[in-house]
Amino acid sequence: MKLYYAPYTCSLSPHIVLRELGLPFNLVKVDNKTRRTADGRDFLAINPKGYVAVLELDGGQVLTEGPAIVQYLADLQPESGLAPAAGTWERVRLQEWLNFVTSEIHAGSAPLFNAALSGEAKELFRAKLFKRFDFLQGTLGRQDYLMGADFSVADAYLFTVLGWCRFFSIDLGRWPALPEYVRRISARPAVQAALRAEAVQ
Ligand SMILES: N[C@@H](CCC(=O)N[C@@H](CS)C(=O)NCC(=O)O)C(=O)O
Repeated sequence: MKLYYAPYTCSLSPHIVLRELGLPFNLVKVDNKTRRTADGRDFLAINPKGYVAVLELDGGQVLTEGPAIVQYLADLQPESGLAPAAGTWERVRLQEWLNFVTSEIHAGSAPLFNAALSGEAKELFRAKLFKRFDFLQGTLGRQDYLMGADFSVADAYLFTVLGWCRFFSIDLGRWPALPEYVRRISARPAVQAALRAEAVQ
């Protein structure tokens, strides 16, 4: 398998999951500005949507959209417990979290990267994001992970997007459960390995 990624973007989430599962894979770095891969290919020919993450299977099939990719990976090794079995109530709960992270936190924070937006507009996006953090504080104030006691693919994703707060000067200490959660997940060997690999590639 190949994971097309750009350092510290949302592709870190499937990258963490690949390492948590111990699956063999190659990383292919993508330059999101030039839309070229590090090995000189046109990234738009691989994903016409023009963004990471992309998982390419050994048979050549290409899968995009982070929440779909991490579920596909977790299902390759159901015994890992990174996703409950498909068709169960718990799996729907996981999908509820993945959807919350993708639409409310990931998409909700993306405008803060946009240099063309005014400070005033960004304030509106920040205020909405902070409401979502209030909600997360409630959940993560009473349990270690989104699904309860155990780490799941939804945590790999939330950890990834919470990491962007440092680029927006958002102090997560305002929601005390969140820095604790980030620390807990950063201590995982697979997370450390993914961060190291993205820093050196
Ligand atoms: N809906 C996609 C969004 C992916 C996405 O936003 N990727 C960003 C990095 S976090 C990207 O590659 N952006 C480059 C661009 O849009 O030009 C997903 O959830 O996987």
